Amino acid sequence: MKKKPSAIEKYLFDLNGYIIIKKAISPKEVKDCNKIIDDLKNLKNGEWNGYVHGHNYGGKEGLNLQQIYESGKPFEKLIDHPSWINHMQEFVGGKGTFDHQHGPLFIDENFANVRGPGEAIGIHSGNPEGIQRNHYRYQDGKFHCSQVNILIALTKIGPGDGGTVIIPSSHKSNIQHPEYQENKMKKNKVTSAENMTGSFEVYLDAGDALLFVDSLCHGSAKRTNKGERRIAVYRYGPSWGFFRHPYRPSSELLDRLTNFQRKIVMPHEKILTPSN
Ligand SMILES: O=C(O)CCC(=O)C(=O)O
Ligand SMILES: [Fe+2]
Repeated sequence: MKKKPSAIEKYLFDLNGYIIIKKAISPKEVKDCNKIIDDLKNLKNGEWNGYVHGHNYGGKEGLNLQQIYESGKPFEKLIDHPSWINHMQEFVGGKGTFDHQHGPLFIDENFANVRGPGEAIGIHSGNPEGIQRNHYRYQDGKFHCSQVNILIALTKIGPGDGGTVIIPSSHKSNIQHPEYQENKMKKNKVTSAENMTGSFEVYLDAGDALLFVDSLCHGSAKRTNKGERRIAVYRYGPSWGFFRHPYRPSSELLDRLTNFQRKIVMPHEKILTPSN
């Protein structure tokens, strides 16, 4: 059954810019996702496996498996997973408005990430950047967020594992964090979001998820433990959004999906041209 965001979750999301959903996916779902990653994790930057693309920003952020929703049912299910799909509809908002014209939501990026020792992603985002993608607004009892992420832990993430680091409430901050510039993501430089004043490193069990508005200032701690950290990230926005990267869902995927899922992955069912 689809979970509904509770009153306390809405309060905390507004207050802090994030909530943690414990046991968002089951141990079986975690296992099934990991089995797929086992087969894909040797992809090199720029290589394809089916419709999944190996990708890296050029630094030490680890491997992104872009378009992971193409890899089979376990990741396909995450498109409208009952543990968070209603949260996304509530927090992206726009029901009954132009924002819903083409569908309930739109996923502009989806990927799994595998990160090993010494790897991290530098601090980024935050309200002071002022960009539309990171818009956060609550008005007349409704949320209107341009981008809300679900970040699902596929391995346990504790101290030394390279947990996601957030600056709570920074989606409302008016002042750039004074340590932001020096810690900001730079090519080939592993930064230390975890050392920033006021930061909070999120520890999760495998299957837990961090739901956060992308305007929250965030990054990750550097992994110091052996082994690897695995997560999946699906980003949701309004139906008129567009793909972050030049990937498009395959026709095979679109054929497999339910109508509801298809609208979230590709809001325009039919492309209008003079010939049709
Ligand atoms: O790796 C993480 O913990 C955060 C990932 C992230 O923020 C991103 O890929 O934009
Ligand atoms: Fe991010």
